[in-house]
Amino acid sequence: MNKFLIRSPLYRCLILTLIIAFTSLFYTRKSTVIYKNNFNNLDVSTPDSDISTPDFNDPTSNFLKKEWINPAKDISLYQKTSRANAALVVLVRNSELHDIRSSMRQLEDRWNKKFNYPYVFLNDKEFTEEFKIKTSALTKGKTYYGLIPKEMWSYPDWINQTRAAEERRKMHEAQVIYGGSESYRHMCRFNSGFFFLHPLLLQFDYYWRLEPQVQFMCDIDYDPFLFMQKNKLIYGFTISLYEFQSTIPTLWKTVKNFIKEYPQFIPKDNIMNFISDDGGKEYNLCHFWSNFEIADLNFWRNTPYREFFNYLDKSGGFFYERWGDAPVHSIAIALFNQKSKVHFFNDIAYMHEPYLHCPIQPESHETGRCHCNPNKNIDFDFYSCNQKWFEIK
Ligand SMILES: Nc1nc2c(ncn2[C@@H]2O[C@H](COP(=O)(O)OP(=O)(O)O)[C@@H](O)[C@H]2O)c(=O)[nH]1
Ligand SMILES: [Mg+2]
Repeated sequence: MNKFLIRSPLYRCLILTLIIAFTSLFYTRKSTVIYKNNFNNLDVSTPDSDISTPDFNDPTSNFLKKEWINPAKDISLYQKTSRANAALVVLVRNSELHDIRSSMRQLEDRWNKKFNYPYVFLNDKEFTEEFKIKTSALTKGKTYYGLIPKEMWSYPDWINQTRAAEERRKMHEAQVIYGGSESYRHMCRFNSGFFFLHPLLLQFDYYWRLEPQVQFMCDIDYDPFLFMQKNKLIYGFTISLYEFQSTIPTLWKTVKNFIKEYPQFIPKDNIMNFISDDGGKEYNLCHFWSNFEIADLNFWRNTPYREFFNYLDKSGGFFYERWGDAPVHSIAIALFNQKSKVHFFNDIAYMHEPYLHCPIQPESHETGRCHCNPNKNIDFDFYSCNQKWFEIK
């Protein structure tokens, strides 16, 4: 082929089209296989009618058919006369006004306009009038705006701030995600140890954590808070995945020391096998993605978790490393609870970039209840820990 032809726009266009066609064919086939396999194996939405033949060797099918409670099937959760003592909790900056409005709008449209639960907005700076006006305008629920007390968002006296700054510099250089950020560390520590003690939250028993720029892609017609309360659940999640080891080099060592010192807090039938593949020697990095949480505030306020947080905090890892609230919450949930206390909200489609949980059951899509793409559901990807969740006993 002569040089002129290779350089011609027509030739380049042809090559590009071929590459795109080949790639999308490969990608579509791969995801369709996963999608179809799971469709064939799962029939959680209509377990009574038994349309498909479930494969009971498949752990996912077993999990959703046998172990999983489907809240949408409980008609008592649809009534709006009694509500749980609960709120949406939003830690956010003034600069994120439009992104949080987007999250709120979707959550209102998909769910809260039917229930009108209140919102508690928290910030380390005073909220602006504009922020208050433009967020409260989106909901009929009550809105509270709180400043975070200094002691919940600053260095404890045992932290050597020169060392903390040096560790940040090193982590930034090593390109650890948010490794150079001081405010991110305060945020993670606040979400780990303090949000549930904020004066505005003390009046509530359950919360749903909401972040800017997230998406909700299915209608939720029942009350998830009442569901948690009725079933005495502690924690609800949609997405789980693997943590970056470089953010938590000494976290597991510290957790193991805590377990040795406080064996009375650790029940034998806990969920250790979700967070460790060798009975607790090593952390397998699995964690619930805590930007979405529907949970019991009193779990965090009770002694075992308070002792746990204080123990971690004393070791300095929130500042000398970059411990996230997601692994900290998840490890505590797994150490102190049985699996039956934790709920996977399969029916809530949730997107926080770059990951999506989208229910794969045909019912969710055929009824028009959801608009997410089930082929993009993270649950069955290799970086999701949900498969592990479905398999463990
Ligand atoms: N008020 C306040 N909120 C923050 C700050 N840093 C993060 N947040 C909030 O904490 C949550 C997590 O932060 P985000 O930037 O989304 O982190 P990511 O989800 O881990 O990428 C979001 O709700 C943010 O709005 C901060 O310095 N001040
Ligand atoms: Mg976020």
